[in-house]
Formats: sequence, C-alpha cells, structure tokens
Amino acid sequence: MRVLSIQSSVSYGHVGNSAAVFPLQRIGIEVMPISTVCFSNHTGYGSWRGPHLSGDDIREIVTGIEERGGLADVDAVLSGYQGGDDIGDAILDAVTRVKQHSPNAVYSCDPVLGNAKSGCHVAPEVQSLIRDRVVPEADLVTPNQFELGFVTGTSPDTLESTLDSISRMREIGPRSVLVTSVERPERAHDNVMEMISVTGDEAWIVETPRLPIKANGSGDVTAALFTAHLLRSGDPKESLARTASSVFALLEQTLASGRRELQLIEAQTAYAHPSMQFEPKLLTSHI
Ligand code: PXL
Repeated sequence: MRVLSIQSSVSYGHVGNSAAVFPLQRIGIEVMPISTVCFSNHTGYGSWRGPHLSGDDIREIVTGIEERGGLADVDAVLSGYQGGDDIGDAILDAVTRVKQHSPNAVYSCDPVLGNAKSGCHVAPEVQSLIRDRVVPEADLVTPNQFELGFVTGTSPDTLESTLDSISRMREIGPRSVLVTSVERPERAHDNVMEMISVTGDEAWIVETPRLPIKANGSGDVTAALFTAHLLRSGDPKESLARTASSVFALLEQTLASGRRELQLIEAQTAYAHPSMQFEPKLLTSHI
C-alpha cells in the first residue's frame, strides 16, 4: 500500500506527519510525506519556530513526485491540520492529480478545526474552506464529535443525534466516517472514550477506558491507522478494533512515561501487533 500524506512536520515531538508516518511505515505502508509546515515543535507549547510551505510549494513537490511516476498505484491521500487557506486548494489539486493516475485512490481527510473544550482553533477562512470545499471531496473523514457538528451544522450529543449527524456528513460527500471523542450524556459514567465508524451500511462503536492524558498528535495517529486498516482489509469492525487497540496502547505508554510527547517509537509493537482487547459493537438499528 502507498499513501501520500500532506501534513505538518515537527522536529521535536510527534504531530501531523511526524505522528502519522512512522505507525504507517511500521505496518508496512509506503508513505510519501509532504510537509505543510516545518516547525520545531507543535503549537501546544505556545511558541514554535520554522516555515510554512505555500500551496505552490506543495504543488511543486506533487509535480516532482508525478515526474518520477509516484502518483501511480497510490491507495490514499491523507490530510490533517491546515495552517492556511491556500493549503486546502493545494491538497484538493493533489487529490485530483492522484486520482488521474490512480483512479481507485481514496481521499481521507481529518477536518481539524478544534474540540468541544476549546472550540474552533483554526482561522475562519480555513473553517469555511474545510466545511464547504474540502469535506465534499473526501471519501473518508475522521472528525471528532465537535468537528462533526461544525461541518454538518448540527449538535451531536447523544448516540442517536451523532448517528444522524454522520448521515448528514455522508450526504455532503464522504462515504465513510470515523467519529472520535464521542461524548453522550446518556452514558452513566464518563470514564470511557468512544469512537463510531460508519461505512457502507454498517455502524460500529468501540469503547476504551479514558486515560487522564491529552497528547497532541493522537488524533493524527488515529486517522492514519484507521485509513490504512480500512483500505487494507475493507473490514470496518476489524479496522476500528485495531485502531482503538493501537492508540490506547500508545496513550497508555505515553502516560506511563510521564512525558508530554507521544511515545510514538516506544509503542511500535502496538501498531504491528495490537492486542485487540476491545470488541466493537454493531449498531444495527440505526443505519
Ligand atoms: O495534531 C495536529 C497538529 C498538526 N500540526 C501542528 C500542530 C498540531 C497539534 O498540536 O501543532 C503544527
């Protein structure tokens, strides 16, 4: 499998491509990373250094890959956080060019906008770009519950309303949706984390214990692994189980280390050989 991944690069720590690339490689996937920014570290520290690439820089790199024949046999284009609104257009151009060479390629978009706690943290022009132009072109999207609500103009806060919002999302374009950080007040306890995937006519939910840790980049690993597993196996239940197991182990090891950054390398066995301790449940009645 071959993936073109257009995301941030950081030297210190792990977000964007610096989070997504190694787990993909560790499960045997050929990755062609393109950086949207080359930063010293992630923005969670409040200060960082390094350049942004322009949309034209990204087009140039895509052209160079094309000249080597590298856009043939691409299985997926993966995109994440977009720092500026010219990046979205360059990503859409890359998707168009990849699909010319690889008609079966899938565009997997993580519509990074923000989260329920702190709201939207991207510029207003990036918000509308992602909602109105990028998501409609995606085949698979991996929003958190907040982003699902923002893109669809809904307020998913129960299982029922989250599934309705996912249906709305699929009307906009993507045929497959993975929703992370699902919160629902109807649950008696909040010591669990849930993810829901809907693809074809199957909706699956998986529950993992909630760990007392928020690590930048864990969403990037989740999106990358789910995309790869779904394309590789075509099996949404197995893909959800593998992703949940790998990311849980990564967070568990990160927590145990006492460090702020994802222990991305130390957790490598969890990508290749996840312990598969979480069993997704089928939500038959809803789709
Ligand atoms: O994980 C998303 C992400 C991507 N790119 C940069 C970031 C972050 C999250 O902190 O700082 C530069």
